[in-house]
Amino acid sequence: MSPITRGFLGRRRSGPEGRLPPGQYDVGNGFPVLSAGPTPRTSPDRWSFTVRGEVDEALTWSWAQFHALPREPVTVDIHCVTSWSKFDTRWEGVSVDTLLDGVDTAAEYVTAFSDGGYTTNLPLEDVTGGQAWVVDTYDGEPLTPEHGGPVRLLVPHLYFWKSAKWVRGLELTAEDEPGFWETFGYHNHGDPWREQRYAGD
Ligand SMILES: Nc1nc2c(c(=O)[nH]1)N[C@H]1C(S)=C(S)[C@@H](COP(=O)(O)O)O[C@H]1N2
Ligand SMILES: [Mo]
Repeated sequence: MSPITRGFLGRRRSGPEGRLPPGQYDVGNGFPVLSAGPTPRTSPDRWSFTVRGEVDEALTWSWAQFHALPREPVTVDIHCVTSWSKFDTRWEGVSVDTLLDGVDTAAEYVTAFSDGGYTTNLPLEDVTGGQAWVVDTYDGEPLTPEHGGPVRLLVPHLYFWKSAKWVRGLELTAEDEPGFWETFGYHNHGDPWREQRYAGD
């Protein structure tokens, strides 16, 4: 291939300078839905959020209690392992730092668990320090069920399968316990900038 052709394709496929991880394309205004099973529908009166596992006492927030927590707007790029990326997605929710505030734990990992049985595992250091949120708003509207509403995890610096839809809590664990896709051959960590798509990448 001539350098001219390569340069043209490169320009055409890359998004804003430096924001597209290797092997990804900009999906533009689209927002694909990727769900491994049916969309669960949990009404607010039956919804709660729990932090459990390696903690002295589990913490649970009701719908009302969760919505009384300090909230933050978040604008981030997201990257799906099926190779679409989406720039400047706008969310609002509660920082995981807020949910873990005052929690004393020796755990080094968390497993996010969801209605419907989905799980995904993350090092605690990937969901703390302003890197992860539990969000209920997308683009100024309540998060739709297809995209994980009423509430999903948002961990934008990792491939989007780590952002568990319909999330109901975080289990703090001493040992790393592979979640749903991680058990099926996806990479355990999933850093898009290092192209950690599948086990062994
Ligand atoms: N509970 C649950 N969360 C999930 C999934 C799922 O199947 N179930 N799919 C994951 C995958 S592979 C991706 S790419 C994103 C897709 O989110 P979206 O449907 O809002 O685009 O959700 C992630 N979170
Ligand atoms: Mo995905």
